[in-house]
Amino acid sequence: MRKRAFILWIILFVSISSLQSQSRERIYPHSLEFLKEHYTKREVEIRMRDGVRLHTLIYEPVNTAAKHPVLMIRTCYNAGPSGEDFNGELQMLTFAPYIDAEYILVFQDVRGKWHSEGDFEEIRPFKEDKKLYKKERKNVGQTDEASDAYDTVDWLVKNTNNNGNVGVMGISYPGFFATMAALSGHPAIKAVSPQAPVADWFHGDDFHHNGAFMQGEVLSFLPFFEYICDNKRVRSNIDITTLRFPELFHKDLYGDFLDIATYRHACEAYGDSLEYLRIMREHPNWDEYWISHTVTEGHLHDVKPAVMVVGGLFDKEDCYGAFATYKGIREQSPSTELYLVEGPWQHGGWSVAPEFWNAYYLGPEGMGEYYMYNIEYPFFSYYLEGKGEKPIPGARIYDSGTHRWTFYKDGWPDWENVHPTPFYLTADGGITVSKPDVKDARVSYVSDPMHPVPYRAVAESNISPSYMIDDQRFASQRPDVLTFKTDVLTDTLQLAGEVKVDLAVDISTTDADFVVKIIDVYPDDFYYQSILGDAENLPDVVMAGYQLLVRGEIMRGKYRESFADPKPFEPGKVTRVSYSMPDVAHSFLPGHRLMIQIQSTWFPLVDRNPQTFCDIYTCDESVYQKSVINIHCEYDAASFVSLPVINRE
Ligand code: PG9
Repeated sequence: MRKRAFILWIILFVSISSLQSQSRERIYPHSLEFLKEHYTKREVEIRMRDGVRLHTLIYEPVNTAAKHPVLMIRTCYNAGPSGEDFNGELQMLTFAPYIDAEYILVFQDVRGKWHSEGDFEEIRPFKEDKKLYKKERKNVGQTDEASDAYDTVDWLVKNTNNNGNVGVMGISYPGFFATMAALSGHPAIKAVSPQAPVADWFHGDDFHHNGAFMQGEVLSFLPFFEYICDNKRVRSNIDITTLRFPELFHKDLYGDFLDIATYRHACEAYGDSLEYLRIMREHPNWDEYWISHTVTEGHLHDVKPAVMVVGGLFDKEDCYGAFATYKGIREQSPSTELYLVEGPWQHGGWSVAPEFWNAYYLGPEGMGEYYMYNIEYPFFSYYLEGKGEKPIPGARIYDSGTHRWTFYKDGWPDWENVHPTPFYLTADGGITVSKPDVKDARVSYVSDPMHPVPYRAVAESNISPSYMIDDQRFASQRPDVLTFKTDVLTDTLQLAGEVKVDLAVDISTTDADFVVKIIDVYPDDFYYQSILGDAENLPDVVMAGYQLLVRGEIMRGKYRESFADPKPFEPGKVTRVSYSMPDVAHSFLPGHRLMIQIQSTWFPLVDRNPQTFCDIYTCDESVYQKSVINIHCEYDAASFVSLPVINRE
């Protein structure tokens, strides 16, 4: 039963998880009756240049007197229902402005998924061979997601009642397909919005963060992703709701993954039915496979359409990908009209974002309506309808501490005003901006992979998006978590940009992971009424002393010198471990404190490091061992976090 619930959860999770405590009318402004009165639906199999046909649903306004813009989403998660049924998401706030403006809306199963023909390849590599784009040389060379987008748009422009302007958008994996559409070179594509786009599954998106395997998400999701979405199974009419996943999950995720124990055991349990488990086992380090399957590795050049990258500051899946895609285009395609939007959102949650997410306050400027009608729709309406003022290229970034937007006209990060500032850790649990002038000072903990630090304080059956904003007091109390904090701040500490960790460590074994968390400690007397008055629907939570996770990130220690060439630690030898975390935009207000936590397990979000230098993808549990971790806080071996401080005087 759990498996069936799990599948439904995955397929419907955005609408269900975002609907909690929100009125239905707010989230579903258009009724199905309205849609069917104003739109017709077509199902077509569009032939690509190599003959493969892609299943495409086309929703067109009944008003044929005008020519309409096209907005397309290419997806691996099902283009939508066959027959007369309409996509349920068309009723949502997510599409409301486009329905009201009579856009042609197109949803397509990508190659190899659901009802499209062909074979699927994960993050199909972009082929630089320009022969792909010379239509007169049909069936030349191979195809990729860019050429499939080109061929689809070419057909749409010739076979729908359009105004010649096509937009493409997508969230998460569809965000990657949107990025590929931006590289297609088709002249009708005028505006593209990759949202939480997958960019790099080894350094920061979905599967790995800094080389550490994000098992909780992947081992739960991959069976659905490979089994359910695959066209061979779907086209053979397998009843996807009865598809059985191996009986790996019986308890809460923490207990289940302790039982699964190792990657090797997971592979044995899943068998070789999951291709990507084999791929990760065969490519444990950063190699040619990952390079060729990473969007930002040199392909983001000559981007002709306007691009608006959208990301969530609290996105548990592709927070990295949004920043990386934006920075890659900014660097590799400087002439592109490029926009970045980063808001206080979970993965893909922006268009329906509520006023409060658990204890976290987004406020009116963080909500779905604000985003849709002040940010996303104005972008597409300018480029596809020629309506409104031209948006100003740059970065519109929400500060998750002040709950207000800031516009960076020169892009992100705002190098003119950002000052990377080291915040040093002191052995007495403090944080200072001056290097500790002491010798032989360190703080220690014992990291035990048999009793790993939980990533949340609750028992649950899926990796929750809420861990990104959870109260960290549960971790502060553990002996295997180090906690450092500033005095109560008297001035605002505004951070906006890249965070870099630089630790001096020595460990008693030959490998270990390092998790660093940046935390905003609320005042002991904080309560929402103090800033919001008696607003309606205040969350019934105690925010006093709340330790809000602003950013957390892991580094697999053996990659400290090179992701391609892992190195063991020499037990007892002071070693530097430096790495980047996804960018932040957060002001620590007066009365708050900055807190930094360090630990070596983050379970079951991340797989456990055996803490012995080995191939984690093939080892067995006998090699797991405790490790004594020393974090040095002395003049000659200082540990610090470089924070992007904005000085605006
Ligand atoms: N980026 C998400 C994901 C893809 C593949 C595996 C796990 C997560 C997503 O597209 O939802």
